[in-house]
Amino acid sequence: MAQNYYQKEIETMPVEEIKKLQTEKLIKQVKHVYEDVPYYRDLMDKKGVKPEDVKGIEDLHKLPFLSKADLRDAYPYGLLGSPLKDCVRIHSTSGTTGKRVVAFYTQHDVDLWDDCCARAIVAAGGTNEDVCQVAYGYGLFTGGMGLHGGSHKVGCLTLPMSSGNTERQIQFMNDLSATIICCTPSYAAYIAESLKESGMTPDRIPLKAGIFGAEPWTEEMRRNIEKDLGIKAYDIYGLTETSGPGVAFECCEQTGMHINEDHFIAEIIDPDTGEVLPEGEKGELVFTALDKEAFPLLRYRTRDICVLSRKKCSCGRTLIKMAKPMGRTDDMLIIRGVNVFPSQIETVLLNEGYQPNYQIIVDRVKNNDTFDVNVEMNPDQFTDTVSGITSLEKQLANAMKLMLGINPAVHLVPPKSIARSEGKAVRVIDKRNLH
Ligand code: DLL
Repeated sequence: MAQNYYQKEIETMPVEEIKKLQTEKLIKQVKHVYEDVPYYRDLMDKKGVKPEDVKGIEDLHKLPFLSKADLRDAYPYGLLGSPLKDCVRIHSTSGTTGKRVVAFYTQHDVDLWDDCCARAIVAAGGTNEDVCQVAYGYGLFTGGMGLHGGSHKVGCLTLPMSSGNTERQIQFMNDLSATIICCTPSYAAYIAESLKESGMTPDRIPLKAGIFGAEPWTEEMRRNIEKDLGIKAYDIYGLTETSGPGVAFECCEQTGMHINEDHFIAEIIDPDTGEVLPEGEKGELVFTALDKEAFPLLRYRTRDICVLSRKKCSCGRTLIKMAKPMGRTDDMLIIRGVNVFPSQIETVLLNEGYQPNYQIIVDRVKNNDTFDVNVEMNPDQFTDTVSGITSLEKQLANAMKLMLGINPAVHLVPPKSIARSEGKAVRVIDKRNLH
């Protein structure tokens, strides 16, 4: 199969040259961060590292890590690397309180991010003859705007659909002959199901490829989506902190995602000791962004568990590959594409006058995530009428929706009915088997 690259010279660059490029960029970036980001300068000072100690990528391990806790401490402007007047955009992770991360972009940052997404679209076979339906959410979430920017760069006719309104998605897909769709894998599966229900067969669906990410998905799910939509389904990875989607993307080999190493250095560390692990070992994925101006994170701990591999790829790209993330080191759940922390639910319960006795049950039914929260009612509510309880459940569900951005089904259960644990409380029952 003929290989298509968006930036061939970079994507197929000999590994030694990529490393040389990374070294040059790292030295510059460390200097920029030390001079312009006092928060990180303090971390470096505490560790006794000066910019001149970093002479190349072999010295990366000397730099301190950054974690989500740092991002929260520094919220909103503490990690800004450019004057605000040079920033043109912000995006943010889901969740409305507590765990929010706000990322800033200069025009240059947006350009490079769009390039990363364009590489993913071209690797999926995209050209300027394609019609690209972007059905990731637009707005603060990075999915919509990221793939939208990439699609423009490739010259595809871009359909900025955002997520939701499945009927309209299907109508536009057919009427305008969309050939590429970008959305979460669970939304792709939902669209596939709706198409099936409407009597469409894969041969009548105009799509040829899909670019799916933002949440874990299995090989089995990939095969089903491919079969039902008659497409090839490509994985794409990224996080708000590193710009968004496009940190890594899949090629036709479908055996892991190539990391855009000219913009990001990936490391795998032991999450307990912080020690850097050799290639091929499983651990926490850490990224250093080499070009980002406005939000220039060095050694950012993603909390994603992963493995890297430099095995030769048949697509001709020399960029290192990351496996599908195999889990997380924290308790973050991704439900319908939205990041959910159990602690957010706990905060709502306490705010609303409940005890933090609850259990979250997540499942996937017909490719759609279900999200139930069982909460023990207070003893005085136990005697309430059924309609009274239903309205309390609704009230609690609304408060959770405000906090999380998605709607759980809340069930009030009798006091003391949720098993007390003698060790760590089992707050989450995830039946989806995603890893
Ligand atoms: O999910 C960015 C994105 C948008 C990626 C569209 C791909 C497509 P956040 O909301 O900050 O950003 O969530 C980042 O999502 O740390 C992973 O745990 C998870 N994640 C992202 N992509 C994948 C993937 C966007 N392909 C968090 N497979 C990350 C598994 C993924 N997990």
